Amino acid sequence: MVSPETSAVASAYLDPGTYVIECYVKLPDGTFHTTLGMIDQIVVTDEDNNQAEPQADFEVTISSANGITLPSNILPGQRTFAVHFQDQTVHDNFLGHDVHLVKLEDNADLTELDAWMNWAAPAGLAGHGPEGVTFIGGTQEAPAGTTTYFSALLKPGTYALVAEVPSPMSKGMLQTFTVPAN
Ligand SMILES: [Cu+2]
Repeated sequence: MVSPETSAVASAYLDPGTYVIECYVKLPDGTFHTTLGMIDQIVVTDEDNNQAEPQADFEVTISSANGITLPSNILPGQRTFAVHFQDQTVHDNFLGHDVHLVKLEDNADLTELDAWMNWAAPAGLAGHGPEGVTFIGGTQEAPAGTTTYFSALLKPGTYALVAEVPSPMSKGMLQTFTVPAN
């Protein structure tokens, strides 16, 4: 997920096949973006694209048992995160866990963020997200045992990694961290 006027880069290995790409954020009135055309089909061929696996600066893991774990020293700059999916499951919102990166301003309320991450709640995933929270990258859910990557420009400040599941805080899937000046 990316906030307005923000762009993001994520990488995943796709086996040849047919995929659906979709956005399931909602308008403030509850209308799913998919009904506005944010859904399309992608066909992945078996032709080699000669892309190397990304080199990660930081290793993140996510699992049902331990939530999101991340290194203690995340430094500023243009950085790539590897996300290792130790397991995968279906949460109460019918989705698996994923990892999103958010920048937190002083007025960010983690309780609001915690509630917003559940699309199944009427106000969940509706609008632009809580005040003071900017979504700047991340990766959608992936199968157990796989790794995906995302990159973001980290400036000094406060951030969180958060999964799009009901009550991520209670599952260890809302982890804040501080990026120092250098
Ligand atoms: Cu959308």
